[in-house]
Amino acid sequence: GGTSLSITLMTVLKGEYLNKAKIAEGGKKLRKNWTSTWVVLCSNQLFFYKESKQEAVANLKPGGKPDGVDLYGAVIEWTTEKSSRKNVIQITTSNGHEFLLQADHFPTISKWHDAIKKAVDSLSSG
Ligand code: I3P
Repeated sequence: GGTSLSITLMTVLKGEYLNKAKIAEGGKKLRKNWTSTWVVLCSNQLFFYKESKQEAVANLKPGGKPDGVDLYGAVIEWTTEKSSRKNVIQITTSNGHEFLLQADHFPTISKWHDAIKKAVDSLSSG
């Protein structure tokens, strides 16, 4: 339908190292473990890579199917309650996974917040 067509036409938005902590899976709380992760926003999905930027880019080749977070129906919000760190955003997916993303440099995380929110909004508006 029209939704999948517009998703298909969206491109990779950006890739950058951010601090990430998964705090819940399927609604079940997890022990927080912050790691530095290469993050790529690609149409309706957010990809997290442990490896270097070069390997992450190589893994994006056509036909490759890296694991991604489905942003359809996700909620993205700033949070000051889920961490003692500054500049933290929370992403809650429709299947109950919760992630925190953080960067010490406010403009960096702000850019990601806005880009992810834009992707989520475009998915829900069809
Ligand atoms: C956690 C660790 C995290 C911290 C978290 C601690 O301890 O210090 O960095 O989150 O706080 O529980 P541990 O390594 O023993 O698991 P923030 O850095 O985001 O504050 P929390 O339990 O209040 O989430």
